[in-house]
Amino acid sequence: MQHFVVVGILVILMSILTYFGLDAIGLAKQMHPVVGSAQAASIDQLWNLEMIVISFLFSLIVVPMVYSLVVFRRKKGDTSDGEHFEGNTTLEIGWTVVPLIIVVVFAYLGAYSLGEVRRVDPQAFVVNVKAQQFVWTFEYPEYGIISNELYLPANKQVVLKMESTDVIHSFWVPEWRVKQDVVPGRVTEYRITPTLQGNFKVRCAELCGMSHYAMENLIVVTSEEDYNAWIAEQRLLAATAAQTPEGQGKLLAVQYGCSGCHSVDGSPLTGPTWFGLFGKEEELLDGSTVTVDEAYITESIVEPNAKIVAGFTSPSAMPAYPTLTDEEISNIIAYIQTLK
Ligand code: HEC
Ligand SMILES: [Cu+2]
Repeated sequence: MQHFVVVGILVILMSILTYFGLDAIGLAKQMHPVVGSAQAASIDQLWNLEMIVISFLFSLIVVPMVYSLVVFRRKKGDTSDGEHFEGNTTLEIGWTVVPLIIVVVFAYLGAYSLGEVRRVDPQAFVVNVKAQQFVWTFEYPEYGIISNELYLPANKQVVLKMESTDVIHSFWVPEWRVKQDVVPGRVTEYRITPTLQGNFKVRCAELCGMSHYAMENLIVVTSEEDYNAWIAEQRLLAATAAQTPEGQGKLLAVQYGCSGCHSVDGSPLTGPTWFGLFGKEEELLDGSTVTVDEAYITESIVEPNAKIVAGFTSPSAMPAYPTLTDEEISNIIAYIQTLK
């Protein structure tokens, strides 16, 4: 009896220590990263509860095991056999029924949280999301805007209607907690109410090919005012751009996801910047150089692996675009020519 009391106390102490240890590294109540959405709360609560149960179960196994190893160790010179047991029905019923109850309770809590996460706000607005190797594109159907950055107003629910053009991807913003697969051939929905303003990143959470790691785009959560200003600016840009070849090239670059990998201001993204690209002497991976002209750019788009830029990997992280029309390519080139 005395052993049970000691083990019981040790199990409780160990559970508390384990739980606070997990919490200290950001795996329990104090979850990392910060909470950025209304949907995160119920997920974090459920997680915290699971961590409490896990800490207890871990201790329930490890403490009696270590205690037995130490306290019931065979004494020196004792060569007698161990005691013979026939089993213990009460114990067996106990360790069947108790876990069953725990699992059923967690199934209920899990279903409840899922309901909370999917709760529909009838005022929610829609953004269409396209996932492709290896970039995200966002379309605002109400305004006819296409962007490689997702701008959202804080504290308003948005429904992302997500489609993939090639393989399975997964939309994941760690601060928002919710994660959803994007599957070719069907539209999956992702509801979120961002609460924290700032810059975030969507990452692809489904290994989708060579440059899966690079499949991240900027997400900006702002005030309603800044969001409306951004929408107005994007609409104006789109309207004026459509009137010139270079303007159309700019829109195409967003639509095809080029701008998710190529910056226009000199900053490095997954691919080389387009700033000052046209006419420059480009160093290639094999040590040779090439002058960037129409033919080279066309080849880079249709067959990215033909010539790979120095400092990048072979095979190229860039997907081939063999279906672009000559007019689309010449518009993109016209746009690149303006970037100097
Ligand atoms: C997933 C990222 C990604 C996407 C999307 C992408 N590219 Fe690229 N691109 C790269 C990488 C990486 C390189 C450098 C390696 C190479 O030369 O293939 C590159 C190279 C290039 C080059 C040669 C640049 C230089 O400095 O010589 C051009 C031109 C280009 N891409 C155009 C485009 C166009 C046009 C599109 C859209 C239709 C596009 N890219 C879409 C990643 C991407
Ligand atoms: Cu992906």
